[in-house]
Amino acid sequence: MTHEQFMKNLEVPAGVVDCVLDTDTYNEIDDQFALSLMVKSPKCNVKALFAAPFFNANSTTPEAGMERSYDEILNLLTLMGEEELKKCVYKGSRTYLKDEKTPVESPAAHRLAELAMEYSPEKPLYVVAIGAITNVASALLLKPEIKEKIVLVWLGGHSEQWFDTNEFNMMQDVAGARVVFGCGCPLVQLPCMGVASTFIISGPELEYWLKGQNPLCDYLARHTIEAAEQYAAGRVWSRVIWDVTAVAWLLNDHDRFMFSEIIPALIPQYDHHYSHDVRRHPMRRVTFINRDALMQELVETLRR
Ligand SMILES: [Ca+2]
Repeated sequence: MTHEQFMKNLEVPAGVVDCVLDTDTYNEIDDQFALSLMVKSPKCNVKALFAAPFFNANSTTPEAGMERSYDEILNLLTLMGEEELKKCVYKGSRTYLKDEKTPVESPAAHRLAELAMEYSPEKPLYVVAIGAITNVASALLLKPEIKEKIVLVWLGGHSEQWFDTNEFNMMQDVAGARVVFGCGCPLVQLPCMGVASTFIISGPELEYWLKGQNPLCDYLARHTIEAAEQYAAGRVWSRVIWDVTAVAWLLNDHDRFMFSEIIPALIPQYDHHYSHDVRRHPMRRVTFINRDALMQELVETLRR
């Protein structure tokens, strides 16, 4: 790929784009919003949905997390009446990468590698990832040539103002993060603390904007409020719906929803800090979210 084309692929794409979403959907409450935004946005032509592994209080192992995420993707598609899309949902990795050379085999990794081969630098497939990056890294290890055929938009790691990069998506699979930051594919990073962390919603907003609009909106509002009330009943709370910002990159025409910058590709390290090398290829890093503009877009899209 020419340098000119590479830089062009780091810009927000114009018009309708073919895209996929890699999501640890059941890990908390935000993937559900992000998936719904992608499926309901006219700009996004969704080609596949991949279940990513996760391990936290909502799962017993990374594999169980992936399985629960798969079920949650199907649940959301039912709520949206998107029966056709269920044919495009794939189970992902059951473990994280064991090193930076060996892919984790899964239907998701194989499907992504196969699908990406239908694209080109001039017409790339947009891969939005909002969980541990194992599936995408595995597809890149299975078929390295797809780095020229995709643009990866990943919510992972923290901003550099934060004291470390020990962030949930990145720390579960640092090897995977090192693969995607180092492979040379066009990469857009949505850092969590300091950037995506500003994209918050509160109980009264969920009630006011979403409740009673449609089955999907009711589910999203109820699920989020119930999660918050487990630890904050009767108290002030807000929830960060981080993952929405990664899907929103595709919709960011004219910098409507976020600002960003071009930097040399960061090097995630196993000690949960970044290293820097000015000779690395460029990547894009988002630096600011226009919270109200993006929330307006999210609410309007979900209510459709
Ligand atoms: Ca997620």
